[in-house]
Amino acid sequence: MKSVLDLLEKVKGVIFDLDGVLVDTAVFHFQAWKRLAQEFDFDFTEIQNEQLKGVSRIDSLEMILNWAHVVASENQKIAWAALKNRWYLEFVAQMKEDDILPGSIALLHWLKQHGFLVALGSASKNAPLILEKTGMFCFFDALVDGNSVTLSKPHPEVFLQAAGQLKLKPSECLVFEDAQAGVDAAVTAGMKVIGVGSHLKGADLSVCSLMEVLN
Ligand code: B16
Ligand code: MG
Repeated sequence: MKSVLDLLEKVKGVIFDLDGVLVDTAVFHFQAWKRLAQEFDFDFTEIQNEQLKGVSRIDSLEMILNWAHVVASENQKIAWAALKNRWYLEFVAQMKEDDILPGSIALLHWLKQHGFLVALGSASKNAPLILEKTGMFCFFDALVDGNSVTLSKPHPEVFLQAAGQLKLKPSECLVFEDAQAGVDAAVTAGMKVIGVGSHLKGADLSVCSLMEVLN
């Protein structure tokens, strides 16, 4: 059976998604969205939160408003997205190295020691702050996040930009992703992809966590 190391042998660069791959911030997003949904009497569920993984902040809000059958002006949407982010950042402010998902640091060290280029490919506008707070910033040769992309996953823009910054062809990159939209984006970009956390359609391989990669 194909292993992660077999896939790594064929590439020069590795692109990591952030939320759900390197850190578990999904629970913070959930709590902040749930609090916002209460503003318009909507009971936002964990199952709905699953569908927001890898989806940009504003697209996530659109989906929640749709589920809640709420019609809002553009100004109201901007204000709600900012409010949700303020509450989300209260959780992020408490983050430290302990909040890194198991196996992340060992894998990042191993990749750098073995000469791989490493990039971030995340939908989050808060990615630089989270990398700083958790001490992971130093591992990255390139950073592409919600501040530089205009099209949400499953569009491949985020991963194509990351490959471009690393000066690699898409076929020379391997992506680690926890969301179906992200796996679809990597496949469309022409990259190899490893699904993290659950079995994702289209992934070359799936692992339960990054701990499995070097074991
Ligand atoms: P922010 P990823 C994504 O991160 C999250 O999975 C998604 O739930 C969130 O809405 C999105 O970032 C935007 O985050 O509000 O911080 O800009 O999985 O692409 O690393
Ligand atoms: Mg993710």
